[in-house]
Amino acid sequence: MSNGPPPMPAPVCLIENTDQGLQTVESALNLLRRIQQPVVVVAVVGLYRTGKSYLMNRLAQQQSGFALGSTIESKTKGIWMWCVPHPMKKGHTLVLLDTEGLGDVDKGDEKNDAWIFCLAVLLSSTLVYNSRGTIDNQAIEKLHYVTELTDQIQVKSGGASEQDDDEMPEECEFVRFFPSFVWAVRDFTLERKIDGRNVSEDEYLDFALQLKKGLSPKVVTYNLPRQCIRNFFPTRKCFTFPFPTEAKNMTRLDSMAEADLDPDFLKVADRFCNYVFAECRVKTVKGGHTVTCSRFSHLVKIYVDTINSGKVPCLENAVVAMAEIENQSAVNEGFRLYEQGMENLKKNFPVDLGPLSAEHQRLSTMATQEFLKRSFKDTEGKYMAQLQNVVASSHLVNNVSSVMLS
Ligand SMILES: Nc1nc2c(ncn2[C@@H]2O[C@H](COP(=O)(O)OP(=O)(O)OP(=O)(O)O)[C@@H](O)[C@H]2O)c(=O)[nH]1
Ligand SMILES: [Mg+2]
Repeated sequence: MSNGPPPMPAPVCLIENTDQGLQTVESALNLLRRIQQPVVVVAVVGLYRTGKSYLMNRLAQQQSGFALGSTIESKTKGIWMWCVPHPMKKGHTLVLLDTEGLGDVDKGDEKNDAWIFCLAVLLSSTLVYNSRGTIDNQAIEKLHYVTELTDQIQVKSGGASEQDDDEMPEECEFVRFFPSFVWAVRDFTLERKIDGRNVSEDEYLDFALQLKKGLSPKVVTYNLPRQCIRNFFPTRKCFTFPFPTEAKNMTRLDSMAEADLDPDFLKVADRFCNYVFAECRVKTVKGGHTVTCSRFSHLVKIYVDTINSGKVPCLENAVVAMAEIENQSAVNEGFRLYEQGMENLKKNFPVDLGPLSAEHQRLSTMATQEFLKRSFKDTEGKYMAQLQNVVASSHLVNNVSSVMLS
């Protein structure tokens, strides 16, 4: 089994948005199941037609890949995925998730939009929110999906109501498993000045997220999305991109040479990519477990199936379910190695019990090592015991058949 990512020349659809709701795409999950590398998952979300897919292609360091739309109609549907070797972290896979644009009035499905946003939060280790123009009140209001996250995601299987008093409030718990947040402001043409002073992109974002004093309904409404962004995403970063090129060239961006793009745009785009490559963390889940491509495939399926069944995705349950699937695969993989080794020995049957026993020892150690590489959260040793049992039964059968043949 190859541990490196298979060549993935183009993005694939990971989650389809169908009339029956969101559906995982089995062939895309199969691609992931084969890879055991840890993943850094970057998802982009934002209003439709704002250059999200183009930005993701830049992260893939490819001129084209995720399809861009050159008309006013929204282009990307559902969630698309592109796995590329991580450009800076050796042995890691960079998983890029491009999502369907939010807020398309023709589509008119707010509920679906909210789930797409929620899945991007649940699946990514870095969430890029993409918008055009400035970070004004309107831009922040369009990010109202953050205010719904507490209803859409549960941290513990018992839910908030069953929480002990001395435990952390649900909101603080959320934060520990949420992605870091990057706001990409596109077509930004203003000077970044506050009270006459030049400010950095991050200061600009912080300024836009400042809360107003007071408790009037107007102030509360103003503060709510800001409060949610600040609480859920304590690690925040902002990049303000100028126009990439002249308006007349905008629809053929993906075929333009780098040299023909605005150098100021390229500078920001490079800074953005370098930040993502150097700073964005490996995806982990509750309990601090690292997510590999294969574990990620389980997460995708668990979350989408939960949403389809009308339930609220729960971080804790997802980790338990993910561990069960992954541990079963670890048992199968360990046993497969054992059996493979034994098949070679069986070619020489009958053999003496001494060499048979020695080979059994060697192969079962190898099977255990393989199991341990992949398994996690097998606290009661249930899956380890399962592996030992299947190996022991196989050994017994081999003993008997060797004796009978002799
Ligand atoms: N003005 C402007 N246009 C851009 C920028 N980046 C890409 N575009 C162009 O905008 C159009 C839409 O780009 P996409 O990357 O497909 O936008 P999207 O947000 O993925 O669109 P949906 O998938 O429909 O939500 C294409 O014609 C791009 O060439 C940008 O920074 N500024
Ligand atoms: Mg798109």
